[in-house]
Amino acid sequence: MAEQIYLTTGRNNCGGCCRLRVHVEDGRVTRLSADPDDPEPGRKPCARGYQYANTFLNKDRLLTPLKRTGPRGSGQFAPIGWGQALDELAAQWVRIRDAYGPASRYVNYAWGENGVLNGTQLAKRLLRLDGGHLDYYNSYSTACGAYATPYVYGTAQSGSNFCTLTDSRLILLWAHNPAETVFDDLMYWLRKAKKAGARIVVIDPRRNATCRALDAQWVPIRPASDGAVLDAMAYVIFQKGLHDRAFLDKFCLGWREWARFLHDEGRTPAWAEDISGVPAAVIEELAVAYATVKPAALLPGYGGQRHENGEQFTRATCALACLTGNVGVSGGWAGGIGWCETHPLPHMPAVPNPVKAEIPSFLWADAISRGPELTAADGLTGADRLESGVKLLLNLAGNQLMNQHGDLNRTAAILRDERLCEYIVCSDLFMTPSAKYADLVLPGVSMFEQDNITKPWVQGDMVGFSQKVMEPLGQCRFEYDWLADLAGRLGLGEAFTQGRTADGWLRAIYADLQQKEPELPPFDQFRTMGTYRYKNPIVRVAFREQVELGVPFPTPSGKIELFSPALGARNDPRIPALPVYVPAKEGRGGSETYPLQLVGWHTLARTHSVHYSNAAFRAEHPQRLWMHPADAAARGIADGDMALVYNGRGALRVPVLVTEEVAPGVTALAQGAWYDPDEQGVDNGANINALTGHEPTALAHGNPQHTILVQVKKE
Ligand SMILES: Nc1nc2c(c(=O)[nH]1)N[C@H]1C(S)=C(S)[C@@H](COP(=O)(O)OP(=O)(O)OC[C@H]3O[C@@H](n4cnc5c(=O)[nH]c(N)nc54)[C@H](O)[C@@H]3O)O[C@H]1N2
Ligand SMILES: Nc1nc2c(c(=O)[nH]1)N[C@H]1C(S)=C(S)[C@@H](COP(=O)(O)OP(=O)(O)OC[C@H]3O[C@@H](n4cnc5c(=O)[nH]c(N)nc54)[C@H](O)[C@@H]3O)O[C@H]1N2
Ligand SMILES: [Mo]
Repeated sequence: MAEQIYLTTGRNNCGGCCRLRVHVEDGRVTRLSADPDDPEPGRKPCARGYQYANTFLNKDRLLTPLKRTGPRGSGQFAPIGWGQALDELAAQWVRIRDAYGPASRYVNYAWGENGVLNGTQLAKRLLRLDGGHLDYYNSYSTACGAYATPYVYGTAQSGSNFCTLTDSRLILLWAHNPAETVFDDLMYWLRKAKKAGARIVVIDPRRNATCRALDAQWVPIRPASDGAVLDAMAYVIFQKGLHDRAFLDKFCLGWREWARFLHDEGRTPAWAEDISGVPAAVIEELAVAYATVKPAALLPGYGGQRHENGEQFTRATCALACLTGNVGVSGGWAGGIGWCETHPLPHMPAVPNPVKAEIPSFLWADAISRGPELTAADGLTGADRLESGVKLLLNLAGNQLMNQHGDLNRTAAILRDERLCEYIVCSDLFMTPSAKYADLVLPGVSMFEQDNITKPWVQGDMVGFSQKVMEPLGQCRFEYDWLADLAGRLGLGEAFTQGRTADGWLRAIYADLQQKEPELPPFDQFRTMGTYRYKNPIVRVAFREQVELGVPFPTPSGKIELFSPALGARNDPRIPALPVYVPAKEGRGGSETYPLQLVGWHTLARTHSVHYSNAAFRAEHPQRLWMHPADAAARGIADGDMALVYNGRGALRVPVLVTEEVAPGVTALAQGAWYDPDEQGVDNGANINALTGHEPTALAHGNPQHTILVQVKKE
């Protein structure tokens, strides 16, 4: 049979949504290629994109439902049919609902399927039709940033479109690495900005791939110490009278208190050098440049806020932008989390949840182990107490259970206790470390076996489609289809499906989007286009209306709250009223036993844990611990040596890359490798979450998974 070529987009959670051509012969995918007529120059597939077929259609795919036969976590399973699987799931679902109440049921944060139809949202829909479920707020991505930004601006929509960066003359990429993490088409615009003459500086503990790709200046910094450098930059700017006095007077609450604090506390470059390792002269030069080269964008990634003091980092990035009058200006950047809504995004209509209780997404394991003890102090909202811990846990297209969550050894102990969570269901393509902890494993379908509507990650003038090009492998099923069967067993079939198949829902969701965006082509045409780019791009500059037209900021005071009365009233030294540096407990110097900082990052080689199962690709991008030559020499470690990395929570084994591209005293390890502990509990997979903690941050109750201390020794 002749080759057929389909256009499609990826639908993992990498921020790419890349446009790919799928070559199919005899119903089999033979290869993937880039589209020569790509209307999305900023969304070309990266190395991961080209691996989708090798990864998702490989021999390790789960092909039948599996039922646990050994102790939980043992990895012992037996295949069962779908009928039996769904009968058992329905029986557990009803039993747990009736014994412990609807709020004992939880669907975990999981983003393996970043399309409008995904197991997580669909399972919540069914639970809500059946009395509800405990829900979560916040994310593992942006917990501190998204929670703290509104304390400053009244909204998390503090981002401008990336195309505005071509107006910038100076760009400080702060804990940002889009050459690996994508962030829609950000690299495309950074390259243009560079060409247009912008100076680009990368502030990161590692000389990251973006720094290399843009041939930018690297400022090595110790993890979780950014606030100190930002304080000192503000100190210098005030000291030299370079602050935008008119902007501060007109728009900002509490700037004088901030200036006074920095002065009285002596937050000088020398003080910050001691904490961060960034030389005072470098801080001073950066401060002067940022205050005088206009417009300038201090662009934070999410890496700086996935820390114990991530809320303060977030607030400081906003404060510096205000100090220099870079807010509301094209080519400036307001800081904070930087969300930027333009075109409406397609979505499945939501069903209200009869259960009002919500936990921070990072606290699901605690909701299992000590649910009824959780209070508002833990971030529980919508209820004073939970009547029960989580007893039914659904983890669909995610690897959160035993790979992406903090402190995996503790998490394993919680999950192994079958009296705590009584029934765990995973749907995945592979027997992941998480699936091993399920009672029922259901085989899902990949992006090649199911249609879905996809969308930009943070921003974009496009909507995409992930096209079915082949029949599902084995007995694999899309979550919608088995949830519809389950709904039938619960007497909720009609309510759940409203008479629609998955295809019917895609058409309905698209029709709804067409109401808002009449230029969209008919569905059947759109389905084959891979991506549709809107004809008239919307260019948004955050807070332009506030700055140019005097529209009040959506804060309690109507001003930008550099000083936050609401935070002041909490009286918590970890999250004071001013946006200033607060040391992390597990920051540098926090322990004599574990003197090295360890920072994670999101590697080009994976989307979280996705692609780890692709052995050939993994061999091209081996997992390595980055270590500075001075730290390696002090431990007798040479490049390529196997090392044991450990702290009080766990240990892992990984070869060392000795490199000057990481700050002294800091080690770095890409997150997302598959957890693979040996008999002694030492992780041979080198998953950083064998070492991370489970204690949430002060305000957002978020995941501080980049703040870790360790010791390293040669194996
Ligand atoms: N230490 C540390 N931990 C972290 C982070 C960190 O920076 N450091 N980052 C955090 C962040 S930002 C996030 S968003 C989370 C991510 O947490 P998750 O979303 O749980 O992580 P993924 O590895 O993307 O999990 C996706 C899973 O879905 C499966 N999958 C892929 N496609 C399909 C499909 O089509 N159908 C089905 N059924 N399954 C599919 C994959 O095999 C994989 O197991 O991790 C967090 N964890
Ligand atoms: N290839 C790939 N791309 C992805 C993902 C993926 O798994 N793989 N995941 C996607 C998802 S869900 C998310 S949420 C985003 C995550 O996006 P980010 O959170 O921005 O990504 P990270 O790699 O965690 O951090 C970005 C950079 O910050 C640095 N960094 C870490 N701590 C500090 C610090 O204390 N100070 C400073 N100055 N720098 C620091 C890291 O070394 C890294 O180079 O990426 C998305 N894109
Ligand atoms: Mo994320």
